[in-house]
Amino acid sequence: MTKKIRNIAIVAHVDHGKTTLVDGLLKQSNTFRHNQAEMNQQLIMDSGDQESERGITITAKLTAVSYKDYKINIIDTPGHADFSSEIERTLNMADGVLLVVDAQEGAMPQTKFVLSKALELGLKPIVIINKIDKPGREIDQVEDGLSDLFLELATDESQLHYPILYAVGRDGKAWSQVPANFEEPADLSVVFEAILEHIPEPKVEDEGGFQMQVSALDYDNFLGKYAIGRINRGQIKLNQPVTIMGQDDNKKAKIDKIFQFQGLNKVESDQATAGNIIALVGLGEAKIGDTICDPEQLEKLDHLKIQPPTLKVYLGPNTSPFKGRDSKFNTTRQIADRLNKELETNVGLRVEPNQLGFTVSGRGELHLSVLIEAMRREGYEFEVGRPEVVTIERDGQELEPIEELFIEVDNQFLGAVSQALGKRYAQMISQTNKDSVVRLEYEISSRALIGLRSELLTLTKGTVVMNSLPKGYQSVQAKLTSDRNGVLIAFETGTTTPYALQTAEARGELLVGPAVEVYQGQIVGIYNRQEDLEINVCKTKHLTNMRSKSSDGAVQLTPFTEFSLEQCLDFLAEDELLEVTPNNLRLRKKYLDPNQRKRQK
Ligand SMILES: Nc1nc2c(ncn2[C@@H]2O[C@H](COP(=O)(O)OP(=O)(O)OP(=O)(O)O)[C@@H](O)[C@H]2O)c(=O)[nH]1
Ligand SMILES: [Mg+2]
Repeated sequence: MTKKIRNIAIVAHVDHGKTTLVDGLLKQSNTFRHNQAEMNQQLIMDSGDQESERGITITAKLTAVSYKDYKINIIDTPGHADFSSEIERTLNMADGVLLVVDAQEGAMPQTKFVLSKALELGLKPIVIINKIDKPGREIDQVEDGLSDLFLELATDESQLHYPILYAVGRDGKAWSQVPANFEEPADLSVVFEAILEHIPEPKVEDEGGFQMQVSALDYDNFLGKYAIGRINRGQIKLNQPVTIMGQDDNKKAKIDKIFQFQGLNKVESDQATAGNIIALVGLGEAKIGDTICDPEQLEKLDHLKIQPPTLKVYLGPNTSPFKGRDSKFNTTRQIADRLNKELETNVGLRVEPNQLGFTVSGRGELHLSVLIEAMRREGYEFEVGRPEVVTIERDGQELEPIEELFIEVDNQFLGAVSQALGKRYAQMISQTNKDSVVRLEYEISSRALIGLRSELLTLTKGTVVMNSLPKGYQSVQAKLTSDRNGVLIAFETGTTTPYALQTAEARGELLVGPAVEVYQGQIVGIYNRQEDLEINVCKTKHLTNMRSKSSDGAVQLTPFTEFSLEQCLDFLAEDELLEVTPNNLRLRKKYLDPNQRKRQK
């Protein structure tokens, strides 16, 4: 039986245009009515609020389009290395990948990572050289680079023959040859045609007991949990009994509803056959990676291979005196439930309870800060500590993760950037110059990467492009010397006054403004010197009988510095915490009482 189904994943380095291309495929496949709102919308698939705000894809998402009489299931994946586990969990639904490569940047670190994953699974690639409208495009060079990469990564000869298309994804145009003029009219037909021609139909078994690996979970208030995957063998019908084969045990269940994908929606159906990507309701116990089987033919599929986390933070119930002021959820129990829920779908994350709260580990700063931000927006309140690397033990030796680091920066900032990396003991691997842009490649410990992004962004006035990729482990290296200044610490609980802040300002950089409530032990500024300083920021001016005219006028304060969540995390020292609430981020000393702080030293 031939199948008019194609299952593809769109993979690429961050920002190379995956989601934009999926938009185009959705719009040009008559999935939406012409007057439908989505027709005018951009990055339709980046539906999460942090996704649209940050302009990046965070979770992999599934959509399906019809082309001719084929159904094409499309998985849009994130390009950022912190979210790589999204690729590891979803690629097994696909039979091929569209590898999107920026016509100027060419193959980048994450291009290599995603291509290696795809080729390992034996998926058929179609290369799309995208953004060929960019004035800095280097199509020939990019093709050469890709061919080297395929030679390095291919697991068999056939993988070296791949079709190449050229696109301006943003305009919904693609060609099979480099067009003389990319302004000429075109559409994405060549992409659809290449998918039908080069991506094989799903390699599945029609006969035999039902078998499907769960690659994704979805939830809604009406039906609860949906277990999503590609049927690997057999068929499924409503009410059919199945067995959920988990990592440790098996559980019995019954299928209550079956859905297929159409555009951005799920459409109910009463049965489905091998090769289709479906969502099943009735499997409340199913987890990602589990195999759903016909109880008569129990055969478990290999569990997903997920790379271990590299970065961890302490996350626990808020212990500040302002606890409970603006949150809905703040107990250890509520935080535990939320983290457990996260673990169901965020497969690259680990959570371990400890004495005070939890150790949460992930793939990088962004992976963790996206979770922290999401919880805060949902009304949670908690505190977090300084991010630290996850070390492992091998042959009795403690090893720490290292990463490949790629930096692109304008020549004028080269000195500053090199110096910052030198301080962090990064080893330079290569440096190439093109016009005024320098591309640098380093090897650096993950530990030394913490806070680097913020630092380089400041040093380069926000222009640096920086990517990193886990490379392995090395024995733990010398401690980095911190060159962070000391902090200004609130001396008492109260409301800040312009008068007191004016005095504080002379000592350093303020992190709070006037008329805000602060507590004793809260960090209110960055001191000009290396040690910490307690300071009164709530003091009001003594009223005297003799009012002097000049000192009565409004105090002129320099605008205070407001740290983003990521900047706060980068800033934290070992003996400090960040209090996170829906409306506030407050840096503080772990020990709020100065006497206790002294005793800890
Ligand atoms: N010049 C040009 N820009 C494009 C083209 N396609 C997409 N872009 C832009 O590239 C940026 C990134 O596009 P996305 O589609 O979000 O990239 P992505 O690969 O999905 O990014 P992540 O999911 O975060 O990895 C956006 O600003 C797009 O407008 C194109 O063909 N030409
Ligand atoms: Mg995207």
